[in-house]
Amino acid sequence: MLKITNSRCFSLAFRLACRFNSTTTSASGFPGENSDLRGDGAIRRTELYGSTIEQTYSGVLSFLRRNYTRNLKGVDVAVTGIPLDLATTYRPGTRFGPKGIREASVQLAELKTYPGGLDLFEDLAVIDYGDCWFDPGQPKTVPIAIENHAKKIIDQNVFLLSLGGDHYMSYPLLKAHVARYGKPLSLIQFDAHCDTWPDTYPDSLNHGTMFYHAVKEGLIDPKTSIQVGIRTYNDDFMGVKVLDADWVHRHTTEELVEEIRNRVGDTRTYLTFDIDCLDPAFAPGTGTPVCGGLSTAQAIAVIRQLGSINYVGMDIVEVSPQYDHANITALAAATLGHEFLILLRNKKMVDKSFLFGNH
Ligand SMILES: [Mn+2]
Repeated sequence: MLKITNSRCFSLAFRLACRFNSTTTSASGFPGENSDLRGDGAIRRTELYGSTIEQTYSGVLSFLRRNYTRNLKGVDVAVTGIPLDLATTYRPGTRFGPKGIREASVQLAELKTYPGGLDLFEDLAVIDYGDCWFDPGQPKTVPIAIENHAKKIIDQNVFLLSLGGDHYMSYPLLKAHVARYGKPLSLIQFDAHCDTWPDTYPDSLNHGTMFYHAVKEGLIDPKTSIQVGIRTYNDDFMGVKVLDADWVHRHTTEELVEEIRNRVGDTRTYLTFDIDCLDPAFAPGTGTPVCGGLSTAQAIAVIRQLGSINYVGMDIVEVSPQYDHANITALAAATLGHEFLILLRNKKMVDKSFLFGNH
């Protein structure tokens, strides 16, 4: 591992140099030329920790170039895709979300974290577990397929970060987390939509009603849950605290962070980030965009200050790459996922409050 680390540091200096001197980009100038650890680290790396020299524009994709594996031994965090768009009410396409986020994520794996300068993957064992398999032709089988997929990971005491996929997926994911951590959980939801609209049918595949069912079934406690960025109407938010987009725009990041912290306290919390919380200017690649939302910079600033929350799971949903421009929505989602991982790394290495990992 030491050898990889050294060569990677050298490689970074080399790549930075290349940006200013194109004559040094020949293969003969590349450090570790005879190593078989250059490229496709997602499927070739044998260590859980550390990184591999990659061409950022090429190779096997995995989230942040982490090992693409279903082996959970020694793993802190598993990232999985839920390629679902059966529950969308407007434009479909989120089945391509996990693939789009993976593709956008790889450039974030190239450098140390900003602004902290951390070597994230020297400290946190993250894998890409691949996607949840289900048969889209048999919609009734999909929720239990997602729930069981998540349980396989969570039951090994591995933290799960799920990439969507339409927002309905949070419902079976909440069920899986409740099965392990007990109910109710608190919910921090970044979204343009509350998704607590009333629904007569408990089995509906609907990405606008799953938190109605989650509250009704006691999966989440509305008294310790909060929604941020909402800008669509509902007669009844079911007791969940709502800080709408207008509130966010009129207050500081620090005030928003304080409201969220006060609401959830130290309760076990599931964080769900619907990318349509961002304004369509920053996240056009989504199925049901609503004007007037947060900027990517606002969202990053908030997430960075939410490290003290007692997280049990997270998801990032509703990325629909075919409506995207220049991958900006997928890059926003990948960046938020990366920021979440930095929070978890700090919990493990600094706060010593990361209780996951089957070491
Ligand atoms: Mn939404």
